[in-house]
Amino acid sequence: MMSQWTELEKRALAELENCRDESSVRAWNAKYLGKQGEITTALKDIGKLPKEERPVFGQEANRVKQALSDAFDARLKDIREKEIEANLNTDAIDVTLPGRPARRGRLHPSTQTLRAICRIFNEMGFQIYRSREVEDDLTNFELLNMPPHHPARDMWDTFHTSTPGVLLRTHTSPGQIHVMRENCPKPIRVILPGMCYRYEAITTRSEIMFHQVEGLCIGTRVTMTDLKGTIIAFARRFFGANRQVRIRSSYFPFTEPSIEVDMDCIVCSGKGCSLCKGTGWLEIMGAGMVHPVVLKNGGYDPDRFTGFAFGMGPERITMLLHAIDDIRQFWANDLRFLQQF
Ligand code: FA5
Repeated sequence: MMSQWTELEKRALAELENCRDESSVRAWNAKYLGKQGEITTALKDIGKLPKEERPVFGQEANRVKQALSDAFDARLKDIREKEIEANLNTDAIDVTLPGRPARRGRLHPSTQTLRAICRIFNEMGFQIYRSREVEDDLTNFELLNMPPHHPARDMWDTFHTSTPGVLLRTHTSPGQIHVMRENCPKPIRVILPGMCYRYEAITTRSEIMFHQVEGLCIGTRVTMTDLKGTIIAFARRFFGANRQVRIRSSYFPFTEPSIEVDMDCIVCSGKGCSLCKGTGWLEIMGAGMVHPVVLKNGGYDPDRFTGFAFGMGPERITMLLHAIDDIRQFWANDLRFLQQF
């Protein structure tokens, strides 16, 4: 009986030696050690043996079973290691290759400009106030001294919603009314950054959506000199210490007097170039002293309070700063453009 087991062991081990991959090793395992394998089958014969031979038969069967099982584990491990090694040799990884850099995002140029503007005005004591983009006709026009049919409304055509009188704001100025009504009769010093919408032809300088930053300062002794000083301080902080500022008279229904502010051209310093169209000056904002009607609509007594307001366009300012020649680039989502800032 010993020889039957020894013979089986020898045969099985020799066969295992010839198994070259995992699937043949597993087939071998099924053949010998599986439920219907040779060892299991041979063990069934134990009952046919004389009683005294059974223990030896059993012991020998277990020894061979264990030996084959150990050999199976060792062979499988060996084959797997060889496979890994072969893979490493054929699919070698070149650890000296440079890695793929993680692409870093960046802030949109308008966001960068908005943040820079906010920072400068914050340092001058202006708080930031956010006002709604969906407005009513009353606040966007009427309370700003533009009753229905006022000719100035023609400058600010907008998108109307299906609800009569509800529209997308054409400028950040309606925010003035909200701030005044919330704070009256306290003095005010705020800026209101945000998106505005206009129904107008898109050109290289005009978009149908664009940011504005409104400024509003109200107190009992606020004068035009304060407006001028604030604008000059801002222009020099934002564009450079030697900037010259020029003030022209203008017209807005909600300010009196109204002005427009130009800065000497950042490219030619006033000599005249293509950016400033030969004038030497670049327009940076509209401004003025808050109209008494607007003060009253905000709750302030125009006999006691005065104020100044201004409104600038960060996209146009960013265009000046980086000599960008087409405003449509801002919302075109072209990474080749955006990655330059
Ligand atoms: C106004 O909107 C006034 N509310 C500004 C103001 C506020 C005056 C407070 C007085 C007191 P205006 O329409 O000029 O004014 O627009 C102001 C700025 O918004 C412009 O100088 C420009 O920089 C920007 N802007 C206007 N229209 C567009 C447009 N279509 N695309 C991009 N920027 C624009």
